[in-house]
Amino acid sequence: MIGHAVAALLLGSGLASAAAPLTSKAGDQVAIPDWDLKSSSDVSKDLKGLSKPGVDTSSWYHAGTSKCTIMACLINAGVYNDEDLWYSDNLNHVNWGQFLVPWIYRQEFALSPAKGKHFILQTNGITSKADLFLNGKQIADSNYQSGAYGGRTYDITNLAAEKNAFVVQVYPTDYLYDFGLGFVDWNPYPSDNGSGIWRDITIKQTGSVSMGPISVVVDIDVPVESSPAEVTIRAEAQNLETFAVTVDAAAVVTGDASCAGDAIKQSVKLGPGEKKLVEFKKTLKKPEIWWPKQWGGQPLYNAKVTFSVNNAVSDTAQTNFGVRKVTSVVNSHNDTQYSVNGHPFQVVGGGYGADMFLRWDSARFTRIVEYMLDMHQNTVRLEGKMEQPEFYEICDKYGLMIMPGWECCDKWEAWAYNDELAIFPPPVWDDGDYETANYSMIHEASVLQPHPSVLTFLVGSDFWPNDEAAAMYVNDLKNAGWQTPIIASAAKRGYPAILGPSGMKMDGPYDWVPPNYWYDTEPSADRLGAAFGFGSELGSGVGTPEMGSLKRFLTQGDLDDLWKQPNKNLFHMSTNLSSFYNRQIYNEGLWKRYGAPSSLDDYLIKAQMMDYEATRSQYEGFGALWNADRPATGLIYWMLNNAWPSLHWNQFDYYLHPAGSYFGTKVGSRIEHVAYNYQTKEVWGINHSLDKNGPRKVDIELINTSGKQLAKKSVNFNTKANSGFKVVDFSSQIGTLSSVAFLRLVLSDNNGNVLSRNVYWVTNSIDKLDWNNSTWYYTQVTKFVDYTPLSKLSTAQVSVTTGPGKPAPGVPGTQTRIVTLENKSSVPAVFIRLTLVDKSGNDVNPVSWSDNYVTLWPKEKLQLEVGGWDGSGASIQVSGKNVKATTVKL
Ligand SMILES: *[C@@H]1O[C@H](CO)[C@@H](O)[C@H](O)[C@H]1NC(C)=O
Ligand SMILES: *[C@@H]1O[C@H](CO)[C@@H](O)[C@H](O)[C@H]1NC(C)=O
Ligand SMILES: *[C@@H]1O[C@H](CO)[C@@H](O)[C@H](O)[C@H]1NC(C)=O
Ligand SMILES: *[C@@H]1O[C@H](CO)[C@@H](O)[C@H](O)[C@H]1NC(C)=O
Ligand SMILES: *[C@@H]1O[C@H](CO)[C@@H](O)[C@H](O)[C@H]1NC(C)=O
Ligand SMILES: *[C@@H]1O[C@H](CO)[C@@H](O)[C@H](O)[C@H]1NC(C)=O
Ligand SMILES: *[C@@H]1O[C@H](CO)[C@@H](O)[C@H](O)[C@H]1NC(C)=O
Ligand SMILES: *[C@@H]1O[C@H](CO)[C@@H](O)[C@H](O)[C@H]1NC(C)=O
Ligand SMILES: CC(=O)N[C@H]1CO[C@H](CO)[C@@H](O)[C@@H]1O
Repeated sequence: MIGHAVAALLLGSGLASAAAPLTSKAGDQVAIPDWDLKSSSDVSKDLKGLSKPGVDTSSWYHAGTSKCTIMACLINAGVYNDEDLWYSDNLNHVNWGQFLVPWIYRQEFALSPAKGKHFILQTNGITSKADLFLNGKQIADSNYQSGAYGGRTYDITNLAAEKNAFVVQVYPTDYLYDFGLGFVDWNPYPSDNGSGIWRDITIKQTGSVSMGPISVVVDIDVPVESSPAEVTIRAEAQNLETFAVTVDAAAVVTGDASCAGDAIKQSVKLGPGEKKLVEFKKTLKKPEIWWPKQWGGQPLYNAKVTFSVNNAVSDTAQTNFGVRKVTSVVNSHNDTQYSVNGHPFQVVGGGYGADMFLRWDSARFTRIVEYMLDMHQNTVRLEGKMEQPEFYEICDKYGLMIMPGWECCDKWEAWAYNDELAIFPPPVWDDGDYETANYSMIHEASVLQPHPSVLTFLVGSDFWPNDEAAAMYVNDLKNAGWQTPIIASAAKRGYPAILGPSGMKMDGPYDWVPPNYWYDTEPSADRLGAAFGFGSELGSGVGTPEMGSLKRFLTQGDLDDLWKQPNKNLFHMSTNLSSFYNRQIYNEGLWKRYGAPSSLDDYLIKAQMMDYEATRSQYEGFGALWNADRPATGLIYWMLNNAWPSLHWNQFDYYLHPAGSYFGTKVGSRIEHVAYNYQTKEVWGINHSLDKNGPRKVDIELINTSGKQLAKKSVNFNTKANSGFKVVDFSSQIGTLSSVAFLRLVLSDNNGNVLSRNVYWVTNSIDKLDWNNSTWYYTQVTKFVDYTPLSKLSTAQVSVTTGPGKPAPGVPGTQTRIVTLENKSSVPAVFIRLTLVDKSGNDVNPVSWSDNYVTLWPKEKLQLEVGGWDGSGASIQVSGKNVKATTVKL
C-alpha cells in the first residue's frame, strides 16, 4: 500500500491536470502542457495499452514543458546539463546509440466532452515522424504524421473522455532520410538529431464548425503613404457534423480610428463535413504603414474572426497583421533586388542558428533581435530553422525582416542533380516524401502568412527544388494567401521553370579573407562573394569569443591549442567532416599580418582586430556599392549566432557576449556612415536612411604610430537617401605611407553633431588575393599586409571615468552609465576593449555598448554609453592593443 501511495504522488502532473479540463469553451486552444518520456526499449510494446489512463509513469523522465526534443527533455529532467555538455568535447561522449530507437512521449489530460462539443488535436511538427495513440486507439501512423514541419489536425471528438491519455511514439531522425532540422557543417549534431516533440501539440474545443488558420491579404499601391489598403481576411470553415449547418461568420478589425466600425458579417451554409474558405473585405482609407525599423514605425492591426452556430460561438481566433508591400525584381545583372513599401531595400542581415537542442526562449530571442537592430541589421535569414510562432511576433513588433526557407544538404534537397550530396546520396523523394514536404509547406505558410516582417520565402537553399516540388510549394503558398516574393533558392546554380532565376549568389567566402576582398568587384572577372549582387550567405568566418566566454567551455589545454597549435582540429569549430574544423586559414592571416602571438591574451586582441576589420569592411563594402553599376543588393553574414559555444561564424557568442565581429558590424552598418575603401584608397559615404536630412561634412585625418599628423582634409557634401557614394580619393596620402598609420573619418551634420566616427589601421598596400585560386569557401592570399609595427606601439595612458546615464530600455529599473575615455598620451590608444563584469569578475551579458573596441587619437576624449544589462554590472575591465589592463568601478 505504501508503494501505491508513493506511485500515486509521483504521478504528479497527470493527476493535477486531470483535475482541470484543458479547455473550457469553444475557441479555446491549449497546448498539452507537459510530457513524460522514455526510450521504447524500456517500456511496454503495447502502445495502445500505454495510451489508456492510469499507467504509472513515475519512473519515466519528466519534461516539465509542452515541447522539447528528446535531448532538451532530458536536460530539463536533469539527466544532462548544458554547461557539462558544452565543456571541451563532452558532447562527443553522450551515448547517441540510445537515440537509434523510438522514444515514447506520454501525457494524461482532462476534457469535458458533451453533446455538441468537438475536440481537435493539432500537431505542428514532430521530428522525424510519429505514431499517435489516444485512449487505447491509434489515431495516426508515421507515414501521415511525418516531418519536423508536418502540422496536422485530428478530430478526436469520438475518443475524447473526461480522462485522456495520449502517447506519441517518436522515430529517430537521420538527416539524409527524414525531414528534420539539420545543422549541416555548422556544428556537431545534437546526439538525438533533434528528434522529438519540438513544437506544441494543442487541443482545441469547438462547436459544430471549426476554423482553419487566419490569413490576411493586404493590397496596397505605391506610394503607400497616400494609398488606401484593401484587406481580405480569410479563414476556412469546416463542418464537423454529419448534417448541414449554417455558420454565422464575423470579423472585427482593430488598429486605427477607421476600424472602430461594426463586425463584417456573413452567413455560410455548409453541407455535412464540408469545408469552405470564408472571406471578409475591408478598406482601410488611410492605413498606418508598417516599416522595417530603420525606416519607420511598426503599427499592427488585429483581425478577430468568430464562427457562430445557432447564436453560440463555435470557434474563434485572431491574428495581428501589418500594412506593407514587398516586391522583388531580378535586375539586368540577374541579381534579386527587394523593395519594401516602394523603396529599394538593401538586405543587411545575418544567418540565424537555432539552439542545438531546439529550445525556445522568447526573452533570449528578444535580446538577439535587439542586438541585430543595434548592429543596424534589417533582416534575419532562417535556413530551414523556422522557429516557434513567437519568433515572428517579436520580429513584427521590432521591425526586423525575416527571410525564411528550406534547408540544404539533406533530405530537403535530395534531388538527383544535387552534387553536394554525392558522397552520401540520400534517396530521391518518393510519393510519401512529396506528401510530407507538401504538408510542411502548407503548415509553415499558414504560420508565416499574416506577419509583416516576412520578406520572402526561399523554397531551396543550395539547390533548387525540381519542377514538381516547386509547383507544389508555389501552389501551397498561393493557397495560403502568400504575397511576398517566392525565390527558387539561395544560389545561382539552376532554377525550376515556375520560379525562374533566384538572383542570389552562394559563392563564398565562408573562411577568412582580407578586408579589401569585398571591394574588388572587377566587373570582367568573377569576383565570387565581393560586394555586388545578393550574397545569401557569406563572410570571413570570424567570431572569436573573448576570454570570459572561452573559459566556460574550454579546458586549459584547449585554450593553449588556440594560440600554440594554429593548425589543430578543434571540436568547437565544426563537424569533423567539414572544411571548417580548424582555424588554419584564419590563423595564417593573423600570424602573417599581426605577428605570431606571444600569449593567449595577445592572440585574442589580435583576433578581435581581425574580426572587427573583417565584418566592418564586409558591411561597408556592400553599403558603399549598393547603387554601383552592378548594385550590391543584399548580404547575409554567415552567421549571426551559433547553436552552441562555437569558435567562429558569429556576430556574438553563445553567451551573448558582443566582441570584435559585433562592433565591426555595428560600425560598418551605421545608418549614415563614412567608410574607407581598401581597394581604391577612397573615402565613401553610405546612407541607409530615407528621411535624415541636411548637409554633411567628413573630417579625414591620418596619423602615424607616433601620433604625428600626416594628412588632414575636410569635405562638405549633400547626397541622396538610400545610397552609397564616393566622397574623396585619399590614395595619394595613403599610397605613400612607409608603415602602418591610423585613419580617422568623422561624419557630422551642420550643427557639429557626430553621426559616425570610424578609425582604421592602414598601410600603403593591401593583401593580395589570388582569385584564380579560390575554392568554394575562400580565396587564397599570396601576399599579406604588415601590421606587425602595431605590436611596437608605445603604451598609451587612458583615463576612464564613469557617470550616471539615463533610464535604460530593455531591463526595467536599470540606468545606463556614461563611460568617458580620455587619452592622456601623444600616441593613439589603439583598440580599447571595455568589458562589463560583475562583482566576481564574470562577464555581464547581454549588454549594450554605444561603441566599443575604439581607437582614440592622442589627447582625444570620447564618451560611450553602456546599458541594457540586468543590474549586476560592478566594474569595467579596460584593455587594448597598447593600453594596460585595468579595472574601473562603475
Ligand atoms: C543522425 O543522422 C546521421 C546522418 O545525417 C546519421 O548518420 C546518424 O546515425 C543519426 N543519428 C541518430 C542518433 O539517429
Ligand atoms: C541572366 O540569366 C539568363 C539565363 O537565365 C542568361 O541568358 C543571361 O545571359 C543572364 N544575364 C546576365 C547579365 O548574366
Ligand atoms: C498538397 O496538399 C493539398 C491539400 O491537401 C492538395 O490539394 C495537393 O494536391 C497536394 N499536392 C501534392 C503535390 O501532393
Ligand atoms: C568524427 O566524429 C564522429 C562522431 O564523434 C566519430 O564517430 C568519427 O570517428 C569522427 N571521424 C573522424 C574522421 O575523425
Ligand atoms: C542621407 O540622405 C539625406 C536625404 O537625402 C541627406 O540629407 C543626408 O545628408 C544624407 N546623409 C549622408 C551621410 O549621405
Ligand atoms: C611619425 O612622423 C614623425 C614626423 O614625420 C616622425 O618623426 C616619426 O619618426 C614618425 N613615426 C614613425 C613610427 O614612423
Ligand atoms: C586567371 O584566370 C583567367 C582565366 O582563366 C586568366 O585570364 C587570368 O590571366 C588569370 N589571372 C591570373 C592572375 O592568373
Ligand atoms: C594555388 O595555391 C596553392 C597553395 O598555395 C599552390 O600550390 C598552387 O600552385 C596555386 N594554384 C594556382 C593555380 O595558382
Ligand atoms: C590631459 C589631456 O591632454 N587632455 C586633452 C585630451 O584631449 C582633449 C581633446 O580631445 C583635450 O580637450 C584635453 O585637454
